[in-house]
Amino acid sequence: MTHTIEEVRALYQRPLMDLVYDAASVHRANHDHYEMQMCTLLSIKTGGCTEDCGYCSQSLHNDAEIEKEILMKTEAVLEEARKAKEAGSTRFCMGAAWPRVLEGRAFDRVCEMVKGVSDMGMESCVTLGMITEDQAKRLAEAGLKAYNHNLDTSEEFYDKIVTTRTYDDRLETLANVAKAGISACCGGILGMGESEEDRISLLCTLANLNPQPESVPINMLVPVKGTKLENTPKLDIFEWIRAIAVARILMPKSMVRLSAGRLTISKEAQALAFFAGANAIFTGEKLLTTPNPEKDFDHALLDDLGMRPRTPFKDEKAEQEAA
Ligand code: SAM
Ligand code: DTB
Ligand code: SF4
Repeated sequence: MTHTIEEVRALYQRPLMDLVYDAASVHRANHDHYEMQMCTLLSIKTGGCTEDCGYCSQSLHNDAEIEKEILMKTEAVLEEARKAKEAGSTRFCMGAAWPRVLEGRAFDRVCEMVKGVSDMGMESCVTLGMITEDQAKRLAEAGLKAYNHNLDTSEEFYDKIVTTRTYDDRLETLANVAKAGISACCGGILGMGESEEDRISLLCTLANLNPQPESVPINMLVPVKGTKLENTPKLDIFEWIRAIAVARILMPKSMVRLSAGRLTISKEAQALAFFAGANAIFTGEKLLTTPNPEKDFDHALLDDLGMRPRTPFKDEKAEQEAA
């Protein structure tokens, strides 16, 4: 089903309480609303990236103070994955500050990491920049569950934020990932100074991807000092709730993932986001280069709300049992 921009705009602009109520109903019809998928993120190669993404601490075009790191050793990554599993995470996402994947020893090592994480019984996810179909197939053979590649914002606003690659480049990588049979984790960032219409346009493009992304990360901008967006005014939190609710209604089967920005969002607003259909979070004190709520905060919040962490590969297991 193709969604039109008019339809998405009408949905986005509904009275907030009606929008959230309907999103919660769609959520309950398609998911176990007591469950939250807990994911851990690890930066396996940090900083020194040649792309010019205005928001990113790792871009050479920005002046953020971060500790650069060359590609980690496989064993060190697997040790972190083990710790994440013990702490209750069921999905492990590895991020590299690469503009694109290049063939060679570094990529071989990432394939090894993916295999190791998958063999541990965790869902593996990587985000490595642009990728070809052949490279995506190699990751699929290593057991990769999902590839994260965000559209970030609307096509119209994109070149105000990123100057070194195009919207079409992003869409091409998503097509390569789909051809390799890997699930896409694809979303965007809110609060970069975009208009309401840009948020609507982003949601419309995401919902019209074929297939729809298995997971939709909703990042709230973390305004990192030294980046071009460091002084961007904060987005009203109800706009964030609206975007989550619209994502849930338009992509009923997807995991809607609260990604960057949770540290500065109140637990009450996070609870409303869960009610509106968000069902995955990143846990652990660090995202890639910026801080995140500690795991104790997240577990206490789930407890208070009567929710619980989701088991790994739940959909695949259910399909096997039904067969
Ligand atoms: N280099 C790869 C790429 O750009 O595809 C992968 C890593 S990149 C850091 C992953 C995503 O994190 C970006 O697409 C962006 O959506 C999000 N992100 C990065 N910095 C952020 C920030 N300061 N605030 C919110 N989201 C951010
Ligand atoms: C996504 O959409 N958000 C995560 C994950 N995919 C890789 C990354 C958030 C990064 C936030 C900024 C940082 O920590 O550097
Ligand atoms: Fe590089 Fe990814 Fe950061 Fe862009 S978002 S500068 S591609 S690490």
